Amino acid sequence: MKPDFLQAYKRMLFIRTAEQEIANLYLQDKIMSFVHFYVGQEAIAVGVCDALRKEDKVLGNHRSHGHYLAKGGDLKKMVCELLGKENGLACGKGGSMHMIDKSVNFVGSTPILGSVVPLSCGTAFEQKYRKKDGVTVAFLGDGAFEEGVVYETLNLSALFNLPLLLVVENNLFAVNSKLSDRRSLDYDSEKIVTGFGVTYVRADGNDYEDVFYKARQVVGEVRKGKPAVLECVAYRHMAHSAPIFDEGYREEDMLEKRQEKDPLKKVRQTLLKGGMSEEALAAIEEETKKTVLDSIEFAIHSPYPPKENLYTNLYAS
Ligand SMILES: Cc1ncc(C[n+]2csc(CCOP(=O)(O)OP(=O)(O)O)c2C)c(N)n1
Repeated sequence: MKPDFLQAYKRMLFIRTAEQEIANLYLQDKIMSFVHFYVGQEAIAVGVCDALRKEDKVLGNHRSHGHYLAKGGDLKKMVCELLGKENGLACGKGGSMHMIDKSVNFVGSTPILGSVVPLSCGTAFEQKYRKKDGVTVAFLGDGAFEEGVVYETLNLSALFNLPLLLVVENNLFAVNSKLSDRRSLDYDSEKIVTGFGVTYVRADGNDYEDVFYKARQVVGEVRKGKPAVLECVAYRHMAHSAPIFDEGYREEDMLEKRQEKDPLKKVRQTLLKGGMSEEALAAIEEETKKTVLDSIEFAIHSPYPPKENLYTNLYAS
């Protein structure tokens, strides 16, 4: 499996464009719930999901639009969910942070910080116990990685040789707390993870190629029952929640660094170097925007759930 930069660019661009248009919807007060944007971290979702198979299961968190779309999700259903529409991913009852789509093996996203970790442990356990094909991948942030349940899960996954990959998206902040306010100078994720007998690999989350190759390597190990953590360091370009550009708590150089390291720019450069023309890329960009806007229009004109649905799908059957 080799990286396909054109496909990767299309997928990353699709996520970026969708997020930007959803931000516009938010600014028009069309989305009444919390929304956490993934802009800047696209290389991680796409790099990891490109190393997966359809039967592999993915779980996400409060910032999971990119994970869902990278796993092959349907933007129409996703925007319907954000707008509380009946044909949304959770029938319009969950919103941005509660997406589920079994058709693409997106097991679900959950906003309680760290909760995705034990859930993914259970999914991986089920795959092993029932001798099913596939691995489980959970995406979590650097803040969630500090939750105690992560360490219980690392321990269990190593003990039971579970096909589990935790992808830690280290965007350097948990809301507005930077790493140095939360961790001692001697904090060492690699030592923590390997201390439990779990493989640890670090990737440049701004670089699709690096994420893809490292994900491919660890997923290969995970398929053999050797759990792993892939830590990808990247920048969150927008505010923690909703599209307010809150620079107050970030260092002066962060904005420049973010733009310089933009993961889309890098793949675009690779395509240009490989012989693609500016015109061909501009056509892809235009086409992508059209597809995204069509999905948003579809969602805007979709119906809200009828009152009778108020008490449906509240409990698992
Ligand atoms: C148990 C719990 N505590 C607090 C919150 C509020 N909260 C939502 S996101 C977040 C920070 C998450 O940081 P990180 O895991 O690094 O992910 P990022 O937002 O940077 O992607 C917090 C504290 C929560 N959702 N759940």
